[in-house]
Amino acid sequence: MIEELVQALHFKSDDADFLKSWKEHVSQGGSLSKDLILTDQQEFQRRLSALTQDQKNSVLELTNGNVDEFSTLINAFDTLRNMTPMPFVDEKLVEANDSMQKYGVYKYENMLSSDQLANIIGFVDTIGHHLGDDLYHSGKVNLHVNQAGQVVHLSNSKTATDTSELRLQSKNMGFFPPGTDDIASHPHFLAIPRNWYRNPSAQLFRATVSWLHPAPDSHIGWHVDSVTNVMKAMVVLDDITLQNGPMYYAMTSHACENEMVKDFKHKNYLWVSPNTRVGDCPRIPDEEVLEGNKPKTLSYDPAVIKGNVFEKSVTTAKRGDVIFFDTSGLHSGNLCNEGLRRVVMYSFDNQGTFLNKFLSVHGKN
Ligand SMILES: O=C(O)CCC(=O)C(=O)O
Ligand SMILES: [Fe+2]
Repeated sequence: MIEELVQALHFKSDDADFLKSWKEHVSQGGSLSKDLILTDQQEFQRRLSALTQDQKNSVLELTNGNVDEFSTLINAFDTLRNMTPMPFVDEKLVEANDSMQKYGVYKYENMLSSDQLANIIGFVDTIGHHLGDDLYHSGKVNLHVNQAGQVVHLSNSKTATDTSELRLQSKNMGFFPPGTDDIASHPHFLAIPRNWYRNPSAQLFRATVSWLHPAPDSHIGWHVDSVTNVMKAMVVLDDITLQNGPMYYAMTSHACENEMVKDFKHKNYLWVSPNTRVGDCPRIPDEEVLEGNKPKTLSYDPAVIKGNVFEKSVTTAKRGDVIFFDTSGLHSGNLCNEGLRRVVMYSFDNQGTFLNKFLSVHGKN
């Protein structure tokens, strides 16, 4: 039922009754080739609004109740998305997309020039300068700017215990950090997520400036952000070594293939809607990772998570590198043992793909 519905939703046809036209197509021996896949985002949204409450309930019943039905849903969307032609193509973009599809992560070396980073680094330097010692305590930066662009308030909210990360979020500021336009003007910066989403108009969603400093605890262990396709780009402002808290990404864990990954994502999926939520958002428990969630010594060795071995992508990088990743894959924030790690984490459209739109209508995104 799920696969049929997902395919019908994707079948390009002029008939308003997409289910009927898909059934006709199948009864004539037809399948979905790449030139028959719908790419019109608005038409997809229209089809979603045509779904009946019964259809929506039965999807939820199946996918909430059973990890295999849940994976079928995710995989049906992923397969068709990957089959859809990319909107923007050149050699680098194909390389990026191949890596995303295979591993869930792409490290784009030397992406941004000093010129393209000058404004954002100026901004981040200025905040750091004004915060002084308060830069070295975790919390949220409160920044209020008046109409004339003058700073009227700047402080660190400071969390009770120091968990190493200070964040400045666009969702709190109400604007993206200055210098974002320079970054987004790189011809590949938006093209990579737009290709990954197969949506030429997907937008920047949020930005978080993140300062990581040495502290006894790290801000986050192994987790997924979402079961939908939300891409993030980590823009590296200072070189990242094994000493100042590189992120780990468990390569291939974005795909809903491995049984442990399926199960973990299903738990997250259940957690998303209030009526199936149990406890806190599921995280990989410390004792289920070979090195623990917060290893003191960092390495490039594979990660062993719940007995499953994953090659890691480690975000050791140079200023100007950008690491693109699908946040439905397992990744972890690590201890910063010395120095400071400054990055800007951009996230892209959480309604950007057909899967995300579909789950949104079902109260799951
Ligand atoms: O800061 C890090 O290294 C991890 C960040 C992370 O988990 C995220 O942005 O989703
Ligand atoms: Fe994350």
